[in-house]
Amino acid sequence: MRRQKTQVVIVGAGPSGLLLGQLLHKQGIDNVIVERVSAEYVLGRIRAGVIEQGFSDLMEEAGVSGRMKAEGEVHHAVEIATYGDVHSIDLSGLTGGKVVTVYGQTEITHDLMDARSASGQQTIYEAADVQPHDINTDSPFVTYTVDGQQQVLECDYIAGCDGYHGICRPSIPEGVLKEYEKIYPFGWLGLLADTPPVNFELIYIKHERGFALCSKRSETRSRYYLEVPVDEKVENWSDDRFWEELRRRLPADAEKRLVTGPSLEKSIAPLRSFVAEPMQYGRMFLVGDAAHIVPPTGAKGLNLAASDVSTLYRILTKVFKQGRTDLIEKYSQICLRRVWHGVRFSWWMTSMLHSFDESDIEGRIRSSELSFFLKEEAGRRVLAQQYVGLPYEEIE
Ligand code: FAS
Ligand code: PHB
Repeated sequence: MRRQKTQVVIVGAGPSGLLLGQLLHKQGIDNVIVERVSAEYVLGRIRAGVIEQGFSDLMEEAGVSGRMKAEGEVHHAVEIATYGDVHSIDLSGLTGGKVVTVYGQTEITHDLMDARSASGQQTIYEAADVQPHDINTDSPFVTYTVDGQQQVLECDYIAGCDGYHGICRPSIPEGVLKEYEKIYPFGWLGLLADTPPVNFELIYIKHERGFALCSKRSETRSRYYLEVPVDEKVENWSDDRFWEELRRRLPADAEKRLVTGPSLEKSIAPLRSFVAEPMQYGRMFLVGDAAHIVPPTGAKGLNLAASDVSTLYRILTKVFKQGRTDLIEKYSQICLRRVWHGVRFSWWMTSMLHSFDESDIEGRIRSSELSFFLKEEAGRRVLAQQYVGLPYEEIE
């Protein structure tokens, strides 16, 4: 059995783990990432596409923003269509100049993987049976198996960046965590295609047939989503069926511009809101999807992961460089203040734009609320502030 010592073990090589590893490395803090699957498998997941200003700034601080600046698309507005009426939300005008960047999570992961390879920091892919141990002691460690050989990674701290289905959250003893969850009665059927997008801005569409979203990865690669029943199967959706249904939900002008083509990827994601409190136990911290999940309607999942990473990186830097161990216990409360804002906004966008029963009083109240937020400047300002992302909390 091989034993190795590092300062921080990061479980998971998704965007949370890779970004944290890069930021810690730049501060001279040694870290090792253990990942369950291969790098190719991680890159094969098609997920987020909208990056908040805070995340872009963090990528710059990590020294990995070059390609995002060159290839990412800055957006000053976003559109919301309700039953054919299109409302443009002037993000920059309503937030004193803030913007979002359209740049796929796959590209972010690519950039972070390239930076990690260049840094020489160790990443162990296809690690089986990863397991944190002694997390509530001063000498935690992580075991894993590679090529049938068990290995031991001794460390000072463990960052659980292993997503909703990871091993770190379940490693916290019974009774410590309180979990909050809301399951939505529908999913998102996503399609990626090398076709020109129907619109420069993203369009979130409320339609009697169900929600739809027109997004993109570039001016030649489109990303679309359709609300489907929660038990829907992707095998039931040929490309033709997808395009025909999207065409029926698009506003008239966009429908005229729709260019269809063969799908590069098609998958269904279930929608849930989930938060585990606290986001830490002993010397282990939960980061990103390991601690919280939001429906993608607010484009917050990846962005909340980034603000968790920012908080943990800043705390650990002060701990290792200034001995500020008093900050350790503040991680969860700082993260959760911003996480719950993201959870609420994602729930609100999902509730406003997906097909719930519109015939009862709740349906009428929802329509009235959405109408206020789209037609009144005060409403649009609140929507814009949430969409571009609330400020990151300073670490004192
Ligand atoms: P991730 O889940 O990305 O990464 C966790 C990593 O840990 C994975 O590589 C996994 O293999 C690894 N891991 C798991 N268990 C392990 C173990 N036991 N040992 C070692 N490694 C382990 N967000 C948006 O903002 N917009 C979107 O449109 C959007 N769409 C999404 C669609 C889907 C289908 C999903 C699942 C999520 C989507 N999200 C979206 C949210 C998503 O982007 C996440 O917020 C983002 O991936 C979070 O990154 P991580 O916290 O790194 O978790
Ligand atoms: C995407 O491009 O994948 C995307 C964009 C905005 C969202 C969700 C997904 O709210």
